[in-house]
Amino acid sequence: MAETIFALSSGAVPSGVAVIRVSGRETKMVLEKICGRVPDARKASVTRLKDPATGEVLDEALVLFFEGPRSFTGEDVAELHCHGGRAVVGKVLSELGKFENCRPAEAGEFTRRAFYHGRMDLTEVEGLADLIAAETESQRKQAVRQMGGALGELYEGWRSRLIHMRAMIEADFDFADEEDVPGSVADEVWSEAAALHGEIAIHLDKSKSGERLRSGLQVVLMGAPNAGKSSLLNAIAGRDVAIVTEEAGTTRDVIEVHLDLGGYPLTLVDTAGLRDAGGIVEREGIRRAQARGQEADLILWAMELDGVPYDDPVSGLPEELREKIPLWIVRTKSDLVTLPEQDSSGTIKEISCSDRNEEGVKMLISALTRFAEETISLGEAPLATRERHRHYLSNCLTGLKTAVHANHLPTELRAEDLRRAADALGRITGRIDVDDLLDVIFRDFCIGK
Ligand SMILES: Nc1nc2c(ncn2[C@@H]2O[C@H](COP(=O)(O)OP(=O)(O)O)[C@@H](O)[C@H]2O)c(=O)[nH]1
Ligand SMILES: [Mg+2]
Repeated sequence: MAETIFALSSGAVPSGVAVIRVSGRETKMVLEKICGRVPDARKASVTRLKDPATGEVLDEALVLFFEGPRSFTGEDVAELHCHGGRAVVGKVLSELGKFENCRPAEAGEFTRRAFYHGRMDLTEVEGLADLIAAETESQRKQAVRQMGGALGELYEGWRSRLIHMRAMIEADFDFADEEDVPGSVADEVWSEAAALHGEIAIHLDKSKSGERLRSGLQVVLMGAPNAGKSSLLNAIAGRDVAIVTEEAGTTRDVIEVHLDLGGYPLTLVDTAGLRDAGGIVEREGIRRAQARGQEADLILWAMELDGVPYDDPVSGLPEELREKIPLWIVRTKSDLVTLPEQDSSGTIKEISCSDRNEEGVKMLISALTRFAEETISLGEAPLATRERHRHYLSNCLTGLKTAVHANHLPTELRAEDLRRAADALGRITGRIDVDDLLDVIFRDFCIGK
């Protein structure tokens, strides 16, 4: 980290204001040269930025200086709030690049330095990335909570309990021969370990919900050709996204719309109608439809109200999707017939609607909103939000379980399993050798962050 880095940290120019961030050892020198002085730390000052070689004024800017380690990265940091013109920003960046040991930052490099200097743990880093990517209220709430350290604290709390348990076991082991040590503490430790196993298992159980909230629920429209799927997608999205014609087999590609339903993110996916016939392109469309169905959190099975016989309403739905994925039957084209409402067949929810009838579409939207609320609502406790978290949580559980159940094994081996369990948690927060993980985590970041 010998080099000082700089980048435009605010959005695309032109904009009213553009924030250029500088971090590293040369920050003070850069400020002296370009602003004439180092402003008081943490105080905003309006300053003329000048070309150090010619004295030419580049811009009038609001400058902030944060002395390390009390800064975002933990190093000396400056923020130059310039006018957001393309030429202004281009000129200031090119002047910064002329200083020795200064270079443009790579994507995520400021945050990476913050992590290296212990300003953030890895879950906080991920929370920050999620916050920047958040599109809906519930995603924002979850990200803010994680960025604030709630998830990291939970894991570090569990980890220190494990470390403590191991210390107790080892002390017990070391002094086993000495007479003045009271009876074995081991039994107590193992029952504590079993209790912790239960807590972590419950947390892991809920982790799917955190991940779905982060990435959005996947709801896939499926059904026979011409059932009215694309019309329904358009009606729900409120715009013409998919082509609608009376020709069977119009939709071949998978078409997605991202919806914000009462603050919950939901991706609605339109697919090719399922049938045996069709040319190469349509068959590929059908293959993709089925693949998306496999990953769905909910399938909306579209069928004409007046259509298919009722004994098997979802005839055409591949066997492997039945019962595995929650499914609602959406009876379409309700404007064409007025059949009495059919009884819903118990577990399957049934909704009638038509793209020509606002009421039906509204009903479907509110049912989807409730579904989203129930599936991914934020509780009090922080949730795991990534596959990475789930992976190490289950490693941790394996270690704990082995330790608790292996009462036929020597204590040293059981203590070793406790260590493995603690290390797995340490890898989530980044306390334990994570060099191999960093590239993956920081890959999602943009430049200037
Ligand atoms: N009357 C009526 N026609 C509809 C309705 N929904 C779709 N259609 C018609 O049914 C045909 C097929 O619709 P489309 O949305 O392309 O079906 P998809 O193949 O399932 O995507 C088109 O001619 C639409 O105009 C509806 O609610 N009422
Ligand atoms: Mg279609």
